[in-house]
Amino acid sequence: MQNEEFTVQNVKCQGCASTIYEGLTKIPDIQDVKVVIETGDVSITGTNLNRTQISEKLAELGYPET
Ligand SMILES: [Cu+2]
Repeated sequence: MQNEEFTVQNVKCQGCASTIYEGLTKIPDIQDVKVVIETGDVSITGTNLNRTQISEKLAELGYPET
């Protein structure tokens, strides 16, 4: 199991956190996603995590990395 941390823009509420969770957990190798609304920190747990792929997905969802 592997962990990757990202800090993203535009996280304002629980709805944003849910959008990020739902969007990222569609990637098969991602098992869990935790979002801290106050800081925009996104903590991802899974296997074979690809930072570039995850970063692109976050941007696509409307939450680009800071
Ligand atoms: Cu929101």
